[in-house]
Amino acid sequence: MKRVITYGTFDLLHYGHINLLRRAKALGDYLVVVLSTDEFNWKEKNKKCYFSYEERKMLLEAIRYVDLVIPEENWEQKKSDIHEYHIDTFVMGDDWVGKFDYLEDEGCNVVYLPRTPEISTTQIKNDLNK
Ligand code: C2G
Repeated sequence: MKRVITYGTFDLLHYGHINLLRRAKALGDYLVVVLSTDEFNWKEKNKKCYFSYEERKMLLEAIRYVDLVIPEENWEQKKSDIHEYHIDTFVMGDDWVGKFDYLEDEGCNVVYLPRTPEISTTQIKNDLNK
C-alpha cells in the first residue's frame, strides 16, 4: 500500500483544493491530510480561517480522496509524520516548490503539483467583499 501525505489550511474549500487532493491520492492508495489547526494558522501563517479546524476537518473527511485527517500544529512535525504514518510520497502545490526537498532524506518522494490557477481562498474573500 502506497501512502501519501499533504499539508494545508483548506479554508473555504474550493476546486483548487480538490484538484490537489485528487492528484495526490492518484500517487498512492492512502492519503493523509495534515490540517493546520486554528492556532497554527494564526500564529505561524497569520491566517484567520472562516471555518474552524473541526469544520474544515469535517469537510475534508467527506472527500472521497481523503483517508485520514490529522492536525498540523507546527512546521517541524513533517519529518516525524512521515515515519509515524509510513509515508511513501509527500505532496504539495508548487507554490511550495523546493521548500520540503529535505524530506527526501527521510526516504520519501517529494512531489510538487501545479496549483490550480485563478482560484484561492483569498480571491474568494476579495470577490465576496466587492
Ligand atoms: N492549492 C492548489 N491550487 C489552489 C489553491 C491551493 O493546488 N488554487 C494547494 C496548495 O498548493 C496546497 C493545498 O492546496 O498544497 C492547500 O492550500 P492551502 O490551504 O493554501 O495550504 P497552505 O496555507 O499553503 O498550507 O505546512 C504546509 C502548510 O500547511 C501549507
